[in-house]
Amino acid sequence: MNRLLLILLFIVTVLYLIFLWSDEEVPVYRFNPVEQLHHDKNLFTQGLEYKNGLLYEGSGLRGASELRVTQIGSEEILQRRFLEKKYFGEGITIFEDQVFQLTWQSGKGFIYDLNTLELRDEFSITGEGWGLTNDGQQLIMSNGSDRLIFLDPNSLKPTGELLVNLKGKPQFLLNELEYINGDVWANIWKNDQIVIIDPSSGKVKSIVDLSNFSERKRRHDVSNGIAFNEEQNTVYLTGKNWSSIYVIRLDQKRKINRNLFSRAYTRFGFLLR
Ligand SMILES: [Ca+2]
Repeated sequence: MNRLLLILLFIVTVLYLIFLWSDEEVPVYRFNPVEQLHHDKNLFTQGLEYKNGLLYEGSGLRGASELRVTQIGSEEILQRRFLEKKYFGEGITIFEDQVFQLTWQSGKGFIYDLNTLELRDEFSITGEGWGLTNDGQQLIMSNGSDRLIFLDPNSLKPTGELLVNLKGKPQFLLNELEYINGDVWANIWKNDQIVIIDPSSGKVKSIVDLSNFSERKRRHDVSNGIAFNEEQNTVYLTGKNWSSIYVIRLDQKRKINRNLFSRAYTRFGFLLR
């Protein structure tokens, strides 16, 4: 009898730990997309930006890297510019009347005219290039580590860096970036979640869990497209080889409590899709 009770207690404890216990370090939010727009699933998305009704998208892979402009919700490509085959395109950002684009391992970035996509200049980067955004003053770059690197938009020289941490633990694998209302959003490679970073302290303030609509079917097909539409208070989210762009409204976030099962699903849910 005692043995039966012990077994029962064990099962109840395990079920509690898996499905009810939550040990989140910071608040976690989910959004239900309010709109689903077309996305070219051939694009190995590495960066997404919004400006004046247009979406600017940078894609990766050697031989398939480009910078592309489309109208929101339309399949028509308004402008595109291919990178030389030796370059693997990475993050992009729009600063004033220019588009900046990183490359992954070539130590190089490109600057294009916002309106014509004509190449205006090139610049050097140290180490790998991953995500790129700007806060209106400086460019902000990620390289897959726990660091955000700030660059002067004119000289393209580093002006400082920030260590990002989640309750004191380094937050590695920072990827595509977007500056939204004073915070830096960064998706995490190989995970269906975005961390929201306070750029003054490097602290992760909260997490956005994307597993309720993510199209990630392979480990690396993460949500590498994050673009903020300030006029509408919406964010466009897509990923590498996703077939849709999901529109979320920032005022429609809902706080969730994740158990061990749902936390595991944000990392490994792609195996079930
Ligand atoms: Ca972005």
